[in-house]
This record gives sequence, structure tokens and C-alpha cells, in this order.
Amino acid sequence: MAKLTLLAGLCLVMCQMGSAMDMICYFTNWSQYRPGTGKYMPANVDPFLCTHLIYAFSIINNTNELATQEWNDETLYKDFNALKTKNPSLKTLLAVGGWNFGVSQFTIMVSSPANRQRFIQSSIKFLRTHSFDGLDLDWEYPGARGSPPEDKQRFTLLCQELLAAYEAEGKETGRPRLMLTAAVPAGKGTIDAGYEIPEISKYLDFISVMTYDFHGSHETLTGHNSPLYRGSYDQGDHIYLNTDYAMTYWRDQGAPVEKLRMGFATYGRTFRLTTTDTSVGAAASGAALAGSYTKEAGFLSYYEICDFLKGTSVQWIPDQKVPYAAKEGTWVGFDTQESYETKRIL
Ligand SMILES: *[C@@H]1O[C@H](CO)[C@@H](O)[C@H](O)[C@H]1NC(C)=O
Ligand SMILES: CC(=O)N[C@H]1CO[C@H](CO)[C@@H](O)[C@@H]1O
Repeated sequence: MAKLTLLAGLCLVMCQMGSAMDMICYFTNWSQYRPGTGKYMPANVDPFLCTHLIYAFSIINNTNELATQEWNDETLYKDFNALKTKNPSLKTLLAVGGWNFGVSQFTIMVSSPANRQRFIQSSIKFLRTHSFDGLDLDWEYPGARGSPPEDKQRFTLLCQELLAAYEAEGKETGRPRLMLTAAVPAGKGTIDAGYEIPEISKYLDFISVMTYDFHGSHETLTGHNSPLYRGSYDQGDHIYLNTDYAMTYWRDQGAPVEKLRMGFATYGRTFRLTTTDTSVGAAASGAALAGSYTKEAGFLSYYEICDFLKGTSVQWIPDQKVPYAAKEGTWVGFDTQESYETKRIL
């Protein structure tokens, strides 16, 4: 199942827990391929909407160096970082990894001090060459999906050594130190397997918790992409599948609240209903049709959901504090200004 994917142009937004100080937004390299008015380029980004913009994704190549992924990334990097001439206080970071990139090259890269140094030094050169202000580690995930258990400790070493090298380079050159951040999972099992939370918290400038993709079309009952709270029908391990639980877990395991960032999805996940029941927890089978712009079954971007809402109405899941809608056998759980507002004050 193609899990990942951050679908809208600025796909998702990370806010600081309980405050609106930081607004961290991702730009995706694949939004350039959407048809018509869906096409979304760096020049389309409002440079004043977010405090940090993150370009997704770059890769680690087979010589353990940070490298481009798309044929035209270097051009897009240029336009992306040019947004800082319009807003000089904007910070830009380059994300490495992502769901589709997988784990194997991360595992190889962290496996020896020499490989790690090669990556670290290449990242300094690459980020400085392209005028990024930092690196966002999107390894999905250390200690999971084929990454061995020892990668949990090696991820800590990577963070520690990256920060030390960025500090040294900053001192040497007199430039502001490169930032170091990470996008991390919201699932309890994945968190436990991959992250020494108090340790990595020392080295990372902020930690973005991916509090979305909790439910999707691989399941046989409708469920919300990014519920704030546990639902009354949640049983067993499903009681952990919500934003409140994930953020609280990261905090209680030792991540300082001031470094935690909550994920806000700007897309919804869809289901094809199999009965006339259209509620949350209704019988479903597979993904509904792809959106006409984002073209991936099981997802709709916010602007595609706005179209979908013509001829139906927004329903609210009272205990989970998030909306959904259903029409013609399609069910979608998504976020609105109202649900963002409720999450923001968590
Ligand atoms: C890996 O990436 C670096 C930096 O982008 C590049 O100089 C090098 O040629 C790449 N190596 C391979 C094998 O592609
Ligand atoms: C067109 C496209 O999707 N390009 C790449 C952008 O990044 C994704 C996710 O990492 C890659 O899978 C794509 O090949």
C-alpha cells in the first residue's frame, strides 16, 4: 500500500503544540506534475504563510551522499530558496527520505562512522551550495520496514554527529548554523522501535510528529485520517491512533514540548462504502476514485474535497473533533479551519 504521500501543494503543516509561533510547511517535488490549475511550483508558494518551508524530498545516493531526486530539482531549489528574497525571515530546509525512498540506503549510511561522515560532509556542501538553511531527516523509519533494531541507536549517532558537524561549520565560516530537524511517526510501535527520544531531542532543533495517516483505505471500516482524539468505537490498539495520544506520548517519553511540532494534514483519505451506512466506522472496501488533480486513489487534497462537498454536507465526529463527508458511495475524513483551530489549542 502506498502509504506516505503528502498531497496538496503545500502538503502539510506542522505547528507548535499550543502556540502559533512556528508554521512549518512542506513543498512536494511531485506537485509540479498536476494538471491545469492543480500544477504547483515553488513560485506559487506564499512566502509569508509559513515560518519554515521544507522541500520534499532529496535522497541518499549509493556513495552515501545527499543528492537530488527529480531531473529538475536544482531549478526548483533555486526558485524555492528565492522565496527568501521576498521574506528574509523565512527559513528553508531540505527533507531527505520520505515513505517511497524506504530504509535501505539509510541503514547503509548509518552503519559505519565513515559512511555517516561522508553523508554529513556531503550534506553541508549540498545545503550550502543550494542556499538551504538546514536538513530535515525523513527516515521512515529506523528500526522498522526492514531497518534492523540497531538502527535505533545509529539514528541517535547520526543526529549527534550531524549537529556537531553543523556547529563546527558554523563557527568556522561565521555563518548561522545549519538547522537539523526530523519528521517522526505517530504510531506507538514505530516510535518505540526507532527513537531514543531524550537523546535525539538534544540534537534536533524541532521534531515534527506525523499525526496523520492514522486510518486509510486498507481498512474495512471508515476511519479518519487525522482524528484529534480517540473515537468511542476504537478498540484494542486503535485507541492509540489519534493526534492527542501521539503528541502526549512523544512528550511523556522525553521530548521537550518546545521542540515538538504537531502535523496538520491538508488532505483527506477516502473509502468506498459497501452499504448505505455513511457514518464513521461504516463498512468499506478499498479506496474511492482518485482526485482529478492529485490522481492517487484513496486521497483527496483539501481543494478537491471542497469540490466534493457540492451536493452534500460536512458531518462532525463529536468525540474525535474532526469532520467527514459522504456522497455517492464515497466517504472522506479530512480537516477544516474549524478542526485545525481545535487542534491548535490542544
Ligand atoms: C552522489 O551525490 C553527490 C552529491 O550530490 C554527487 O557528487 C555524486 O556524484 C553522487 N554519486 C553517484 C554515484 O551518483
Ligand atoms: C514525479 C515524482 O513523484 N518524483 C519524485 C518525488 O518524490 C517522490 C517521493 O519521494 C518520489 O517517489 C518521486 O519519484
